[in-house]
Amino acid sequence: MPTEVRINLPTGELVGLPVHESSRSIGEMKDYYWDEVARQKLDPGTLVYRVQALQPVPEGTEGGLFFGTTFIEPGLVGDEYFMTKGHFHRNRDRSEYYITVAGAGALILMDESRRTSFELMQPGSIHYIRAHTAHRVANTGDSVLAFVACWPSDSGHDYGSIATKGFSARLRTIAGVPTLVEEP
Ligand code: PAN
Ligand code: ZN
Repeated sequence: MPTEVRINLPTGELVGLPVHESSRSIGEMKDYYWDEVARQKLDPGTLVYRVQALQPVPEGTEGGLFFGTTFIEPGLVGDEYFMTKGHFHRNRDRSEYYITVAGAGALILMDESRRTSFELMQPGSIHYIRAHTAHRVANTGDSVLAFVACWPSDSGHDYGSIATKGFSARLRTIAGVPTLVEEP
């Protein structure tokens, strides 16, 4: 049961059982970065991020909560930071909290009219992700970015609309500064 799971606060690592684990490699992120040629030059097995999640009730349960930690490796595809795929919640009216544990990054938010903004993430920063808002995190630092999240067990994940249309802007390093660049 989740009560047997502990969090290592300095790192965000969840220790104990049962913890659901998943990961994404560069090879699993075809067409997510603007520079697809640069992505193909990287080793497809390169880890981009992994997620540990506590799911004490079945996915889809109304009224429950999930909790998890995401660890994003430092790195670039061309001039675009390593990042999560990003998603809307399938139930669009579900919101979420992110709290940064370690590292430096940015939370990229896009509303349903495709207006995009970002919030800087640093240890201790609390981010409320409003309903109807797509969310993605980029690691802008040179160490692992870890953040914890809490979301409703019936929010679901809609990756399809991001996979096909993407976000309207991307976080790229320009002269060493994380800069939100609108898509052409
Ligand atoms: C997070 C994300 C996690 C990985 O737990 O699922 O950071 O990002 P992607 O799901 O976009 O690959 C969350 O937002 N849950 O709802
Ligand atoms: Zn989410």
